[in-house]
Amino acid sequence: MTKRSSIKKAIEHHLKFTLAHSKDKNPEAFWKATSLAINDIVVDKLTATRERQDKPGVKTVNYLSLEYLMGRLLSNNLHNLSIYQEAEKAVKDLGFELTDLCEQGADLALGNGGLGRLAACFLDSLATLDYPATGYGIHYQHGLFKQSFADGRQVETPDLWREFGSPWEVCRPESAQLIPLYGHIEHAANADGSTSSKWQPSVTLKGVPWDIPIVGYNSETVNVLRLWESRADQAFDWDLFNKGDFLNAHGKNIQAETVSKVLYPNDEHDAGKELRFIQQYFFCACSIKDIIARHQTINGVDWQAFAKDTAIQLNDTHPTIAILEFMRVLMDEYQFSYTDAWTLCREVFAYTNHTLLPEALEKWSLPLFERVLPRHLEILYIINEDFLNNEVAVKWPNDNAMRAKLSLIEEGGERKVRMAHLCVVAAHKVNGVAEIHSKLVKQDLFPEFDALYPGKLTNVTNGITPRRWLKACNPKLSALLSKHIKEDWAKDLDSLAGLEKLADDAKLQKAFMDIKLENKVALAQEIQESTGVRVNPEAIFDIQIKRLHEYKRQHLNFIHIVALYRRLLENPSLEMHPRVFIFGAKAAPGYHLAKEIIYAINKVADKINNDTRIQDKLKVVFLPNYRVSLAEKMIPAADVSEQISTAGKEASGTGNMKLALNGALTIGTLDGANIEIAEEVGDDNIFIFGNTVEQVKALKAQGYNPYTYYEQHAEIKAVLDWLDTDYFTPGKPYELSAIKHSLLDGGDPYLVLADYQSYSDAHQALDEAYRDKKRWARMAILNTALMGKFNSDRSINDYVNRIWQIKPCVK
Ligand code: GL9
Repeated sequence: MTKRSSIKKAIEHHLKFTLAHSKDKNPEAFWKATSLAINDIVVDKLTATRERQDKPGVKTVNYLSLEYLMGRLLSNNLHNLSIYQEAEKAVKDLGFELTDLCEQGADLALGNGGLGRLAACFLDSLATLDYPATGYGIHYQHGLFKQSFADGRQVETPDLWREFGSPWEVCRPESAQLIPLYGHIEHAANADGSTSSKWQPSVTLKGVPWDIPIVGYNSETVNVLRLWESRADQAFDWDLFNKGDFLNAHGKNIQAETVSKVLYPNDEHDAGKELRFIQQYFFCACSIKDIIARHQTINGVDWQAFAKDTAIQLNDTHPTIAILEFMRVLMDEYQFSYTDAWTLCREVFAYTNHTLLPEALEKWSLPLFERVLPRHLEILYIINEDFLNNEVAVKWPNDNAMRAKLSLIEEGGERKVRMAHLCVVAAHKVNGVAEIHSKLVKQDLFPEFDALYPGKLTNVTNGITPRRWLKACNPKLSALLSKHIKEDWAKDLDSLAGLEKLADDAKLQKAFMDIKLENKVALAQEIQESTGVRVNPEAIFDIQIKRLHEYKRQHLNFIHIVALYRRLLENPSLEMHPRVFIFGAKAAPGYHLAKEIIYAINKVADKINNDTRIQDKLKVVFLPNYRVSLAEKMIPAADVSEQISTAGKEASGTGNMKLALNGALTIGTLDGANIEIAEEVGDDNIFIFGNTVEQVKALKAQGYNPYTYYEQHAEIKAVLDWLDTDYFTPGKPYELSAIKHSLLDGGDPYLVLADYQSYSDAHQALDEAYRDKKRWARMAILNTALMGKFNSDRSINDYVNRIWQIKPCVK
């Protein structure tokens, strides 16, 4: 039987027997049946992978992350199994277009942004490179909220990703874990005169795992992403039920279920909420128990082998509590001495830092810690004593200031546990996510730790999977690349450098830019469907997609748009190529200014898009509900990629890599991975502007005063003052004043005004470059050709060589 006919048969089988559907043409049911049919193939590979990996001596990396932004799985799995075309034919035989079916699936949006998407790309690369790896996280009932706009303002509604089922995941109640919480400690005297602590928890949660298969591209491996769902230990209170209290008979259940109910929608901000703390502990404790259980199934109780077989990577400080849970289990359940437990701990854990923003560095209040996890706090004290007395005091004798600075506990005001310090002390390696970020981690964030532990702090520059972010999302460009590059570029992205010598080839330029135009036509259609705005595909598509945050400076883009509009009104024959500015961004629901920025962009867009005086030279679109599946449509259609964070603030960025890979040119600051992108493509093929990290520091040190820019720069003044009028919000002046207020009275913390002129000049240069069609095509091709470094396979190999020391596991 051909692949095509066997897939067709399997779809029909699932439609009839698993879903009990008759032959009505319900696309929803067909999507599910198709997914189930493909999952049969996946499960076979998964079982074979398990058999190979579950052997003594096979080292596994366990990736602990509170977030995974997976997106849709059907199209990705088909591509990674190399059966997309066969499936397309099979589905066609049944009367459907595969692309339409793929659209039926909900995004798995169990993450906020870059950090969660990075975890998803890393899982793809680990499986592609045949590395034994398990992802651990939370099976949120609701992922990141859905965004819509009402009169230009963001409205959030719950994400119901499992409403129509989720064909890829398998529940594994047999691997459930019980997780203790709260309660008190009982101290007892031992025979040898020492004392021991026994934790008497007062609440027990049950963690039930759901497994999602992670299919490698053209590889033998299907790894697992294991997500924990919380339930009550005892589901039902018969006592209450028998007494007639039917509603409360489920009460405990409801409380326990809230733990995995919803993803916190905060972007780089630590809210310090008890439920979030419990979420972190819950999933870490489940995962640590699971890792130990698996080790014991394979190795028996041989703890000697544990560090040889196990690496645990902490994705930011969110899973830090895993360190203390591991210590507790070793000491209290396996009778390890503190020293032996700590030694093992330090061999196993490593930590990735993803941000320098102080508001994102987690600190948990000590009273909260003590109430929820009293035994863990006790162990933390032991670690801290050991660290301060045997490491800090040895390096810096009699230095109380240094003790206070490095302590795991912050004194003064409310006492807090510094999670990042615990990570750095416990981990054998700490990495930043781009060269400049890692340098700043060493220089500015943890200089003392760098002195104390030479070589511990390192870098692994982020990457993206070229499977989802080129092969699957941009099929036309992929086909063109495959015509010119004989290697499997989706595995070996460096091979795209073979295009470099063809960058001036007129035929290739035309083919490349024709595809870009086709992708823009498709996006224009999407824009019209979702916003009603008609845009011209011949215009420059200038895209800024990322979470809404002041440091990312969507408001710099916004001010420049208002200035362009103003220039056009003053001079309707202004020479500029028509431009469409396109935004996609969610704001954290509690982030007031971020929401005001969304509102302002929408209001200004409304005005500009309906102003006939500017002859369609300028359009502004804010696409609602930015998410992975929308990114997959926007990125292939971008001419320009806005990467305009204040230098030193964006740790890496990964959207910058995706856009450049798809032939967009970056306008960006010397921040995060932009710097490395510029190194790869060369200064002629990128538009760099703005103050550097050093200049930002100098400006701040001088006492930065945004008013000087406002007063001395006529355009800045005119634009900001314009926002106070009712021009964009008829009858309601001052509706858009929040931005002006934050830039002037608020002190412009992210130096928007300081970078404005340089940004505006860069846009001018960009516009001129675009009008030279050959030059632009050459630059776009070179961007695609020179992104090899940013393959997440390279990132993973860096982790393997610098941190994990694992090996591919193949037949
Ligand atoms: C982030 C950084 O801000 C990004 O610059 C970086 O690319 C990613 C991945 O390393 O991590 N850190 C962080 O907290 N977020 C990032 O995107 N925020 C979210 O994921 C919402």
